[in-house]
Amino acid sequence: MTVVAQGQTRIMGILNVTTDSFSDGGRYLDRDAAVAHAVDLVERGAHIIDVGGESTRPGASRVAVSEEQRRVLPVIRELVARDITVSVDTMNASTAEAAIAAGATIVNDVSGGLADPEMDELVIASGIRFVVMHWRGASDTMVQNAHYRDVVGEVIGELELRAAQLIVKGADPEQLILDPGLGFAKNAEHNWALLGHLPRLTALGLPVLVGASRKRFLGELEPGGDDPADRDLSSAVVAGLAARDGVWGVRVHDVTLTRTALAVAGAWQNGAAR
Ligand code: PMM
Repeated sequence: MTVVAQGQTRIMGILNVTTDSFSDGGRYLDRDAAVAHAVDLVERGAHIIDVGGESTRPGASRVAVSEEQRRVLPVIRELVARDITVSVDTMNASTAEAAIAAGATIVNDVSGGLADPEMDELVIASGIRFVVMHWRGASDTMVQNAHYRDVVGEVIGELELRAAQLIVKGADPEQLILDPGLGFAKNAEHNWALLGHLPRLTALGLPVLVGASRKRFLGELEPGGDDPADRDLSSAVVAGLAARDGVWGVRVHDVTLTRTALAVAGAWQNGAAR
């Protein structure tokens, strides 16, 4: 179990056990390759490994729940046996439940509990930490849902409503982590507006997770940014800036660069406090 200092931004390393994730699909389908990659991410400084078996990129089709579980559960068991903190990236309550039984301690649901009517109850009954991401429909429809009059106000309002619904149903606020859902029914302009106004989201008083890593809107900043792996530097800069805004965690592919970016942000913060 990785110990995280009070106020330190956590690094959530991404492990996609999928065929079709946009930047690493197909690379970690083999269990040993997946576990080796996760161990490497932890050695580089990841505090949490986020294990997902279903790609959520725009246009992706859904994976059968049985296949999702076949992909993620053996990997989760292996990581937990190595004392690694695991979150499970799933929209399915049955996968979340099986992952919790296997030792996962965070459920990361890109639908924030909206895709599966059983999810809220499972999360509340288990008392597990729950990442509530902003979501406006499944991957095959999300592009047409990217319409906002005031993206920052609407995303924060919708996240606040989802958190309130969970709390009314019995969730402990301490369980909840909010995520603006960059790239999910959002274009580049929407993503930058949300990042530029992160303090409005952290001001709600709940922990915030940001997942910008390798996303297309970063590639638009630089010529030749078409290859997702070429977006690691911009991803790390975003992580450092988000850390300065006090986020709880960043979900990333390149842990080494992110760690440096967070160290710079921390040193900067310390300098300001002197
Ligand atoms: N993005 C992806 C998948 N899961 N979970 C959270 N909480 N936040 C995100 O922004 C997020 C996520 C898509 O990216 P990937 O294909 O690189 O995993």
